[in-house]
Amino acid sequence: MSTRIFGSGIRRREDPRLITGQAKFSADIQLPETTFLVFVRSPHAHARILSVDCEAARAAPGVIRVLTGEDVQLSMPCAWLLPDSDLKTPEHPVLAKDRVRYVGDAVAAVIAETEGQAQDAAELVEVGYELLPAETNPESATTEGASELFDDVPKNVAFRWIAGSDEALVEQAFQDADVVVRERIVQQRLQPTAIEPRAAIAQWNSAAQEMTLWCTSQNPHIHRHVLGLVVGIPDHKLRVISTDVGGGFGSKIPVYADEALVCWASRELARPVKWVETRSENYLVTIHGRDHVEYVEMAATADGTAQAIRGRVYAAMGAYLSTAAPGIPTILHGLMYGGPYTIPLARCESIGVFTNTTPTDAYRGAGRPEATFLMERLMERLANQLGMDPSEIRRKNLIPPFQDGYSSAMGLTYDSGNYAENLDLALEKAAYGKMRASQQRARDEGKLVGIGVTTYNEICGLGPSQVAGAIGFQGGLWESAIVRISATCKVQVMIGTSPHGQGEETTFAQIVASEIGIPVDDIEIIHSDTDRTPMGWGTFGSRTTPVSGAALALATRKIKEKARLLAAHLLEAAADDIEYEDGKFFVKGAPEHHQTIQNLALMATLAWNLPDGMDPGMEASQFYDPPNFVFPFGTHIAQVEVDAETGEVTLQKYVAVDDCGPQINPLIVAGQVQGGVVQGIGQALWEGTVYDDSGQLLTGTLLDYAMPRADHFPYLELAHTETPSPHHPIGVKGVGETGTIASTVTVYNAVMDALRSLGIDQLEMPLSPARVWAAIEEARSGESA
Ligand code: MCN
Repeated sequence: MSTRIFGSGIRRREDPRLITGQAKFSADIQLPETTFLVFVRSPHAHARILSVDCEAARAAPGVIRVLTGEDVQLSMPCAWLLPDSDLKTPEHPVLAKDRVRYVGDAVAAVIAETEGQAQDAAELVEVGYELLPAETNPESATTEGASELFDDVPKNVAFRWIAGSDEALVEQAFQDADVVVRERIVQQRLQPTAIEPRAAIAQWNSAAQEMTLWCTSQNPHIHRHVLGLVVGIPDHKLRVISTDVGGGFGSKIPVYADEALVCWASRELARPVKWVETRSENYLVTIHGRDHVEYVEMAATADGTAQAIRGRVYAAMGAYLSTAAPGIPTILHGLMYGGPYTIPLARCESIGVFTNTTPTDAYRGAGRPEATFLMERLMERLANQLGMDPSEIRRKNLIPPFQDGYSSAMGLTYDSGNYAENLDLALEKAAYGKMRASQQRARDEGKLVGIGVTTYNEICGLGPSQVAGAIGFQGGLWESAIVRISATCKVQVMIGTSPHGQGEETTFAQIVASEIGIPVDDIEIIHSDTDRTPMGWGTFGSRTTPVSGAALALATRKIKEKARLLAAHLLEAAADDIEYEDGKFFVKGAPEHHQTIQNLALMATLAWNLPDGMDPGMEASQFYDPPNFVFPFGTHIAQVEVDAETGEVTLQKYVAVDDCGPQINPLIVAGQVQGGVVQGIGQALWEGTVYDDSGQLLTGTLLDYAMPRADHFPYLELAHTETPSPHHPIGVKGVGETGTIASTVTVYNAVMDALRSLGIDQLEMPLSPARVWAAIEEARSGESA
């Protein structure tokens, strides 16, 4: 059993409650005496607040309190204080005081006996505004004459971060290059669309001076830490619980102003206060992702060997710095310049820019999809310019296999990789030669068929805490796990991470089961409650399995060692003579003399007959701070056909071959890759936030924001290679974001391949039918002119 359960595609144990309506989400929490909070939000992207008249609202039925920026003097911190970047951290008040800076900025909050009463009263709050010009584009917001969001942030520049090789050396490489390819890339803004909008419900216990907050968090311990500081509640008096969370995709990492206000108001009123986001509110105020304008270029020799890459990124921060925002277009983006290729020189300049838009932060992939996108665009251009096959240009530049460390030009040490083997498998799975031949036949028939090939690697499993400190992250990045086994050998596992759709209630039980032979059904994984679980930093950056999973494996091994010593004692054998298999500890060569883990758990708990010096009980705790990040990788191949008459792109084939080390549960890994691929293709083909010039969000509902749908996709063909991480106790790397990182550019390049014969080699995303059709029309009119 122990060997089989690791790597077995058992079904997710969390699903029955999720798909039968038995899950409990934050909005489901019902407490006696609850009050309801509704925000009055700015309808303008940039304006001075002249007056806030709350009289009518205060007099409305059921209203308990109306709060403005004058009443609540709280502000939200940014938790990624990027060093050496001249980072500006202007105040982010929980309720705007003198100015609003994006549509949705909260100006007042109404608390009433019912949600309906709070909504009605919120409409009675009269706010006087003096409109100011709005900036929505991160590049133009830095130009002379742009409207400035903060008096002390000239030209809206929040930070300027530069990393990588020496500037002069990079410049020289460009001077010496046979070929230089370049592109201006717009990484359009995206709206994370978790199926469950956010919610917060706070309950203050005045007798105990304690607060309980139920909220939709990917990292309740970070919420406790930050909200405790913001609202002024000691850590040990604040309990944060994230019951079931209906997806996050990064958007439930940040600690939001609304959550702080709900806590503050509950203490103020000494009653529970509840706020539940609507979908429209979610699109306005829950963080957005991406939003870069990038200028990137690559220098190469005539035979296609890349020599240097450099880029300048204008990254929108939105109106305020969200919790982790400065780290996304810098550490998680710039440090991946070079990707899986042996490029000796790389340099990134990233400029964070305030704009009159919703704050941005981590959205699935967070910085790495953008890095892979630009690497693969430049590789594609190089291949086209030199007349090489896209797969060959990549093969030529891939880092040769390495088992224990490769130093990248950006200063990272990739843990392990076998990129060429992975590329070969993907080409084989896709029958690449046949694909190209049938593409040629289709083209001969006048069809616009294109193929995209991406090789990528990425940084996840964040990460060593020492590095966190060095890069300005205001927290640690270690994890801890407690494994507690009862007298009847039932296991409670407490972890500090907070899965919200990824399936660790299943895979983490598989880790324990495979280490110590206890059936999965006897193991419960407890998470997302700061009073029941040990401190941890949370689920993001595909770190739950690489970091928290490592803590768990090591905690289980501690128990196994104790069980072995106890078995030796009970069997009257030397500890060195005890062997283990499938939940049984036995004397070498005499398997009939054994103790089961079940009996050992009982004997440890009873403590009637323990070896000298052994503590009673079967419980272990383990802290784990990883020595390095992990670096998964893979190859994705897509084939598309573009309908020249409608501009519609049809995805005909998609092959993803990823390597996340040994897979604990291939079914769950496949689900993660499929979800990620679909999400990434959403960016390539359909999704994109649209603001008008005055900063109004035009994609504020699910009717306007085009999400991918199941019938857009062919069967996704998945395969994998397996290159263990040398520093992880069970060798695993993360997989939660790989699909998103690779798929956007794979499909984008396929569409460009289809359109190349028309002279089209670049379009902004999303590659919507209207945009593609217009480009084809323009190209054709140019041809006929
Ligand atoms: N796994 C495995 N074998 C491996 C690696 C992972 O079986 N070698 C399993 C894990 O044990 C886990 C799953 O795959 O069940 C994903 O694990 P991991 O890569 O550790 O990623 P995290 O759990 O840390 O998830 C975070 C990642 C991120 S950053 C985003 S964003 C994201 C994602 O996961 N958001 C998601 N996947 C999501 N899936 C759902 N359903 N909902 C989200 O909000």
